[in-house]
Amino acid sequence: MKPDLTVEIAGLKLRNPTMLAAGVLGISGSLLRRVAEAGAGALVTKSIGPEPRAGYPNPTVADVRCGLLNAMGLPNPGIKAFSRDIIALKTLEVPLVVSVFGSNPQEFVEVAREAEKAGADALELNASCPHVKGISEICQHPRLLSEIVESVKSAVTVPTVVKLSPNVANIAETAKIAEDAGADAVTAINTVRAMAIEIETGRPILANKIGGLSGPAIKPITVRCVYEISKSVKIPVIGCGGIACWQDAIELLLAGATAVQIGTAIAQKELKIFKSVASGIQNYLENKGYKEVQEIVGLSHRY
Ligand code: RRO
Repeated sequence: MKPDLTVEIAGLKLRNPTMLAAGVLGISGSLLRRVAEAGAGALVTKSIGPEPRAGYPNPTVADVRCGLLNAMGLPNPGIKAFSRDIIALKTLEVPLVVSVFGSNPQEFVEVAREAEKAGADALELNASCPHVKGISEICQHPRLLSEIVESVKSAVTVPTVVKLSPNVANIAETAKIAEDAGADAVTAINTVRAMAIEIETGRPILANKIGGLSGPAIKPITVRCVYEISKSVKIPVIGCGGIACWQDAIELLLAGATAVQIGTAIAQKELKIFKSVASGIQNYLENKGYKEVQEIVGLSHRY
């Protein structure tokens, strides 16, 4: 019999450990449905706030060879309009995680409540967008992070995941703060603060100047963060950042992740990446004689 690919995160059952990362294709119901049909184990939406928001002017994305630099500026239709998409996705066979942001704890609660009411299976609190004022600082302020997580947890019953920033001195401490405040899981990591400059003119390439780096360049940072976090907390860790093939996914599982999110790699490898990562994980488990994914989660900690 083939090894079992299912994993469980805070009560959510995933048919395999791959998830769509926030911000990538998660802005409309029809795109999310296509990602589910392509084999993802769970879906995370674009971050949704209390009101519609246009985001930054272009250019918002730059290809920097080792990955992508983005500063979209949280463009989203607002929770009222997006609730219609959530309702339309109720028939999905995979868990739908709604990414939520607000400029203060009350706004996080407001959006979280609406998302739950519309049918979200879980929430992922965006406490880590690297360049939007009010969000980029949350992980640097333990009391604010605690207040956001505690307020949302007391307002909803669905599992609540906190997406962490790598742009802090000690991400394991930040994860512990989220856990102590009631988070059911953490996602590590959001993008890394970064910048690119056009050398003919000397002009910063992104309209916002500073952006967030994703893609292969940041995968070793993700591995280190997942490793450090999973040493310090008991809740599940979801690895995110630079995962582009099944070997990357295995590395994250060994570091301590229970599941992995895929984003930037979709641009190059398209939606077939979900099935290829899932089947690569299954073959690896089979070749090594394991029966299920959980057997390899955090295995590298024994060294
Ligand atoms: O919208 C964005 O510019 C953005 C967000 Br919300 C985020 O969490 N991470 C990122 O790299 N970009």
